[in-house]
Amino acid sequence: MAEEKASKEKKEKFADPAQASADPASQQMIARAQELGIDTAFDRAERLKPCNIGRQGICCKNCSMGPCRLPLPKEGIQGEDTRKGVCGATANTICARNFIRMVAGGAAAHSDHGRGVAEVFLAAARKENDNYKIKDPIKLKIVAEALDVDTTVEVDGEVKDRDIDEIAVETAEAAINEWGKPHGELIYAKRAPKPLYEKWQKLGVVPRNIDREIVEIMHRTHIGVDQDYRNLIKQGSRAAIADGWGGSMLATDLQDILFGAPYPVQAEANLGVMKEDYVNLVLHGHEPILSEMITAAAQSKEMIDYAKSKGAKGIQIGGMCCTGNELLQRHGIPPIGTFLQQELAIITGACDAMIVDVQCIMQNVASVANCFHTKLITTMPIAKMEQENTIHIEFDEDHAMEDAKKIVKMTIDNYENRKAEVMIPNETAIQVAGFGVESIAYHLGGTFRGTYDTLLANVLNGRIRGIAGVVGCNNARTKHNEGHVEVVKELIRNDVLVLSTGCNGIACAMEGLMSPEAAGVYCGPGLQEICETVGIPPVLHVGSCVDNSRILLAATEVANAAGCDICDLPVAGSAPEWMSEKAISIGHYFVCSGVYTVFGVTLPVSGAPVFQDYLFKEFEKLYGGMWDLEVDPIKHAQKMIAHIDQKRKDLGIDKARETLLKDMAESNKLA
Ligand code: SF4
Ligand code: MSK
Repeated sequence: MAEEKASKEKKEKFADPAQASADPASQQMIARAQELGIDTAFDRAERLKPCNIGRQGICCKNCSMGPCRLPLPKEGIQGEDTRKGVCGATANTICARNFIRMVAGGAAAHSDHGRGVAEVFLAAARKENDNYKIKDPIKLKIVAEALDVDTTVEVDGEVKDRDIDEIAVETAEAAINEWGKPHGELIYAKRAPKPLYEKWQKLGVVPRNIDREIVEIMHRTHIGVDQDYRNLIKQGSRAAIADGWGGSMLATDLQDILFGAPYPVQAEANLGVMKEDYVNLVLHGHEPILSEMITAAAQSKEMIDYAKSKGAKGIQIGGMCCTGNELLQRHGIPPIGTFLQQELAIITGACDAMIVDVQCIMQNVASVANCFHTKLITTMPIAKMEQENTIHIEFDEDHAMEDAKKIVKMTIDNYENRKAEVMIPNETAIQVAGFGVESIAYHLGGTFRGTYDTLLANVLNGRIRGIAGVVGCNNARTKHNEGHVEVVKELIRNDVLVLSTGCNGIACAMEGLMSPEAAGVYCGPGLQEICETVGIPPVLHVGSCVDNSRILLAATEVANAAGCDICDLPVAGSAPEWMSEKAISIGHYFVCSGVYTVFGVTLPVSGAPVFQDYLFKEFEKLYGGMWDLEVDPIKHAQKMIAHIDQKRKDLGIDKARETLLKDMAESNKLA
């Protein structure tokens, strides 16, 4: 009896590692944390039950007469929905307000990140900062043209290339202007396929500038302003478009100019990348402005020699979350974990410092670090932590290398302070990552004909059934990485090529889905043939959260090659384990760009069925794309495939695939 009680208590307090994560390395570390009596998100999720009303999106705390909670009646809505807050706000109004405030939060995070990059880019273009330089002049010209900056000049009737420094300064100024210009509209909106841009014009959702759309959400959701869910979500759409086609796209573009557009690189992934006899430096967060500089410092001979002088064999850099993706795609630095693995990296006992900037950093990493020798270093004035053991070294772009060396030196000095027994899981997997819009064209088009025509041709002939963007976070309310890998496996098994970003990218890499060899193991025959012929993995890692803009541009390339709109293509989007407001903004700009988008776990709209229906059904009539929710990963993927098949049918290319599959079966019989 006592034993039973003890085991019941244990069950209530701690997560079962095998149920909490699909990844053996994480299971091992969750168990290790429990053995050491250290709390992780997996255990806290067991103890803290989510509020059911908030989860359904129907709790309002926008004024002090509330919070007003409008639970659904047990028997469901019979007849008129009479639920109201004190001010009379309906469930639809409350739910739509909450939803677009999430869009505002996500769009603000992506776009403020983009603004920071734009400011550094301007300083680099004006040569006011020696630490950052223009690394990719080819990309600079592409971006300049997209921002209506001339790249050529006519001299005496002859067209000549303009001076690259002049182009850089004008491009930087034009880019920065997009955040707060007083007139006009977002220039990048015209990068969308023409029919999509015209649709946005007709619907009145072409963004004016990036900041304004976010601020207007906060205004319109204040008590007593916008009280029509259709009008509220219209502003949510405008802000989400300003994120995907504005703040995020500019962040990606300007980062590529400063640090180089990604090209395929090979790297390992997962916690097993850490090395016991090396200084382990973990970079966590989102902005490459910081991580690029720290990487350069950590890879310098001076720092490696210093690490050796302290008895280490060298310095192992590991990336966490989207910083991991940024470093991976440009330098082949291995990502050591997804969002839910950040505490686990410290629990190895081998993390000498975790250096963080912004977004997706759990405050508890400071508490976990306090149980080890790990230094937890915050670097941004907008992202500090209250715990006393954290060290704040403010990263100043003007002294970037100096600051970076100081941080790396502090990490090395901490190597000899390791106190706990080191336990690093063995698991790693090999991946090929670093696929941008340019490198996909190169891979599928060839050196001299880098185009999307080949990709389109293989979609048309059915070898590739469709294209899916699978993205997003981990969520402690669902088994770590299970949704990511199961959705993706089901898609590629059915010949759907996957473009992946964010934590999905890391999860797929950890599962071995991003190696070219994965094609022979997991893919349907059509996708396998393409991957093996071209030498690409069936899941293409296109980068970090802001790099979802690469998916928009890749879809645009395919739509333009086909002469249609994105919503006509056999494409679908997915975030199987989302948790952040950024994911909602991403999901919404996918939808507003014409993509059927399925989320896993939950969506905070179920408490207002009319508003939910508007997003799930009516939106398709407006934008061509719509939201959906499916928790089961296989059904989730199958819904995407059904949508893809419907689009193939609408385009009249369903027969081509059937014939091709028959031919393949025939030739397999002969072989
Ligand atoms: Fe309640 Fe209205 Fe205030 Fe929201 S704005 S808390 S619904 S009174
Ligand atoms: S890091 S936003 S948990 S994908 Fe971009 Fe991962 Fe989601 Fe953060």
